[in-house]
Amino acid sequence: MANYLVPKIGVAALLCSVSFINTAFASDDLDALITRAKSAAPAAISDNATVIVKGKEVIKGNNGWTCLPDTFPDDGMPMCNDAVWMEMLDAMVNKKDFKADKIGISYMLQGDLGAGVSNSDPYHPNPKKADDYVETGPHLMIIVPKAMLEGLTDDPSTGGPYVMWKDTPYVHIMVPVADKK
Ligand SMILES: [Cu+2]
Repeated sequence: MANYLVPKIGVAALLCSVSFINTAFASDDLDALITRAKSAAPAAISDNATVIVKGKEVIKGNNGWTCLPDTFPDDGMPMCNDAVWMEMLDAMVNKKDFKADKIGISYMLQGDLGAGVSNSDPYHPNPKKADDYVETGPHLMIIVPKAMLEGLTDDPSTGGPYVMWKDTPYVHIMVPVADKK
């Protein structure tokens, strides 16, 4: 998944619609960040997605998906999220409760690019030192109501789908879709 250790800015900030381009970006940088954000999902999704870069909505989409160049500031891990995922991230960053009453899907087709997480603790201060540190290549992330997680392993080493952050409100299923690059 992503490097959640220091959630410096809330995804709440990411969620609010600010429909202008931040002039702090050189346009080349912004183009690169938009390209990176969109690389998280197939074009059929990312072509019409909203893109948020550093808290600013730089492209207003129309298909309900939101792509970000970084899962958290400057971690370089792009993702494209549906509305349920955006809501969950907002809860996670702000340490609020979250309860899924429907499915949520996030695409991370670039994988976590070597910036993994603790598989149990989204707030681990030093994930690379965690006993359950995990890196994942290209994957989908799926939120489901908790009862539906029953029977799924939380062991990433099986190579198949596994449960991340099991004992937190931010639990989700990681679904590897390609080998790690
Ligand atoms: Cu992920």
